[in-house]
Amino acid sequence: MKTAFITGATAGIGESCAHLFAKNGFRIVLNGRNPEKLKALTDVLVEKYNVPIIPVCFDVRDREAVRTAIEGLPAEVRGVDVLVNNAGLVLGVDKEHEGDLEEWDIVLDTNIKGLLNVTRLLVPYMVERGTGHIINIGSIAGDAAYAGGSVYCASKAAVKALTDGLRIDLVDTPLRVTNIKPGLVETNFSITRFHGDKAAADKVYQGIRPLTGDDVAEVVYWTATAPSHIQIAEVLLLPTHQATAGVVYRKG
Ligand code: 8X3
Repeated sequence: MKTAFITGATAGIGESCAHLFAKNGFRIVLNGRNPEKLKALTDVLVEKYNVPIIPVCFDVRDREAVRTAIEGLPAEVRGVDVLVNNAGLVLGVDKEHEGDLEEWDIVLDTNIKGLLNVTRLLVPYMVERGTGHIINIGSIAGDAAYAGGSVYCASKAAVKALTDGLRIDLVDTPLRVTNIKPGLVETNFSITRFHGDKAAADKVYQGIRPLTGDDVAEVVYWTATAPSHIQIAEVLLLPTHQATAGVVYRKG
């Protein structure tokens, strides 16, 4: 049985990935920060797909918690087949010279150092086993900065560099490394960005049919299940009426 380790799996793209991989018979190492949400999703996945689900509750920013969780996995599970580094967020739409440094610490520590914590501590087991696929959830925001997104865009540019760097470092192994870069995806992403203001979040997706978490999960799964000689290095995934982060055609 194959294993997928998914971070930030209790909502949005991560949750969709958990459903899709479980539906296709993967055992899931399911990570989230909130124990209640993690338990609830674990129960749903076990009930729905009848596959083993291993919940691991930690914040990817907490390096020791990441280490304890990974070292606590059964040895046969630890060299996972697929790692989806999905945990990430954005807070605020402030200008770089005006925003909240504490919020930016959370964004940078989660999106960059959190991803690095999981990669650094888990990937050696994949290398040892001689198989595996690391899929990082980047963003179109990593391709170019946009207004109100300076720090988030920087974090996703870092995800691109970390993905490319890892692909270089693993070139002499059978492991594959992918960066999935979605554009507008309607999840709780914008609600978090606007600190719970649903009306402000809704405006982001007004007049356009955005992607869903399930749409992104389909692409993640496609890259993970491509024949083993094919490495899909990057996918830029946009709604039909989005051309760049800033060029969006909205009806009405
Ligand atoms: C999400 C895409 O354009 O809202 O990463 O930053 S965007």
